[in-house]
Amino acid sequence: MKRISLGILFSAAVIFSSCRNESETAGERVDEHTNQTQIDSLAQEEQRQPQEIRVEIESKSDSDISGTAVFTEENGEVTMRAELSGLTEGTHAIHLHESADCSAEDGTSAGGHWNPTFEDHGEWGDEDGYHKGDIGNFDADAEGNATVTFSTDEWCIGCEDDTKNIIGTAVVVHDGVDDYTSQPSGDAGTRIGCGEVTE
Ligand SMILES: [Cu+2]
Ligand SMILES: [Zn+2]
Repeated sequence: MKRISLGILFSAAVIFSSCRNESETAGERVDEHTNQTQIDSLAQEEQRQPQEIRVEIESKSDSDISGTAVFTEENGEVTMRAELSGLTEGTHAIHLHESADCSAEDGTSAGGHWNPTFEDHGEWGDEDGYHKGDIGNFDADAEGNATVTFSTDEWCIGCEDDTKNIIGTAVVVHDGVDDYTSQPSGDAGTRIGCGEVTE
């Protein structure tokens, strides 16, 4: 009787310890996988830079505007260089809006200003807040041409940080001027150009 009990206990102990070993092994595999994933994402992070995307700006609201906006990322900073033509001479606003959708004839499909940090509209860098899409105003010359350059470390191209990743937004050019004050969009008027920022 006693011998049988010990035998059962021994078997139970063997079963228990073998289960335990299996789960430890499985646990190690998970850890190895996690480490490998971390290594892979670090490698991708390094490969990610420098990045460049080219955005075609199309005419909206029957404007004559055309052009491109090229975004490059290098050393943690994104630079936008937009070359535009077909504008009226003078000052115009340019922003990143929240949706890479320029399908509407008046550009309203691009939505409001890109504002992933839920701030008020304002001039870039204003201590009272500004949208991550608040690039600001630029001037077109007498021929209706303009080159706009803008650099910031508050954007990235395709990184994991949703408060920085510009992929999925749209470049919108306005007929009017951003007053940097009116909410929610600076009262910049008609949308005359739009380009989808996609990879
Ligand atoms: Cu805008
Ligand atoms: Zn804004």
